[in-house]
Amino acid sequence: MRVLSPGRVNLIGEHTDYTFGYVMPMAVNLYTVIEGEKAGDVKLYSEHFNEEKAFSLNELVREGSWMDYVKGVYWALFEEGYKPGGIHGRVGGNLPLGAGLSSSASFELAVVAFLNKAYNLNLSRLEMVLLAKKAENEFVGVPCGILDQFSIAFGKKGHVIFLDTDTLEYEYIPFPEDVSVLVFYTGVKRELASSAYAERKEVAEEALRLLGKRTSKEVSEEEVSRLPALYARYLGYIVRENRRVLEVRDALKEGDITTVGEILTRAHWDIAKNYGVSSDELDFFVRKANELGAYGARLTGAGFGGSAIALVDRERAEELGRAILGEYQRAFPWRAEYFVVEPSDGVE
Ligand code: GAF
Repeated sequence: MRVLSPGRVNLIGEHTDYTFGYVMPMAVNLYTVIEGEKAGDVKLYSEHFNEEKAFSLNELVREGSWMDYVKGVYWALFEEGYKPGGIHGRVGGNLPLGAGLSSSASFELAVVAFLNKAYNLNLSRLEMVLLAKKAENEFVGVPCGILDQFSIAFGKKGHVIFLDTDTLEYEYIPFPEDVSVLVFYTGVKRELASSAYAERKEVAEEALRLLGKRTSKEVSEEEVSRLPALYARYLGYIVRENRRVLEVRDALKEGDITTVGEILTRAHWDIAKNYGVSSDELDFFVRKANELGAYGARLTGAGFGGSAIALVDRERAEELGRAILGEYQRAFPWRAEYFVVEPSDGVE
């Protein structure tokens, strides 16, 4: 049995999910692959780490390794009353780890989808999303929102997903066929700054509490201006970002990729200046991509390193990727990489 679980790129709507705002991601054609069969316990070989690890199902103890993603999914399933058996197999694929393309959520969704198939658990896509998120939040211990898991489960070839993370209502919007998404991994692993993510989340949640609101969708700029400085700065960014997601949705529906690109670049400089999650490396990419004729560019995912994206004409994507990579490697010592990706189907 084989499961293919994509990575994700967020087109726009960054750091909006934990205040129940709007996001617009896509699943992309870089994958985590699990191949294996049913067994009494779990034994997996990781191609990335070149090692085999095992555990028995009555011993779900965190160990600080890649296996925690597998254990976390079992833990979440058991908590919810499911009783899957084990797996023997291997995990690999071409999705880079720690690059800000959601390799951890992709791995968790791969595990839950594998168990769903192997043990006929009858889980819906949304149930798989919520189980993978529970594993990440409560077992692995990362306080993320729903963006990554949702994109990976609900991706659709040729489309972006417009998602209201409050109601979980979503809509697929066609992505232009002649435009490519150039993903640029800065070579700076993004886990390094998980405490900065938690800090942003706490401040944003507290800002909402101070205003007595449940979701950032309901907050006006006037209300933001009454908050103490840091709260106003963070929540103000989120409120503008929610609006930009709606603007990008409208522009995409009209096929106006020039406007989409402009909004993306504007979003980048706003998050860099007011949310403080960009870096010199990400800013360098955004500047270069725009100089070389991209429609627009921005960091994608949590920031603090990781990856950025640019929207580019399909026939120029490779050329731009190579050119930017060359200049980047003269400016920074980290080993960067680029990928030309397209919106793809969710975990299967
Ligand atoms: C990370 C988190 F996992 C997401 O939930 C989201 O908050 C994102 O950062 C920022 O938009 O990928």
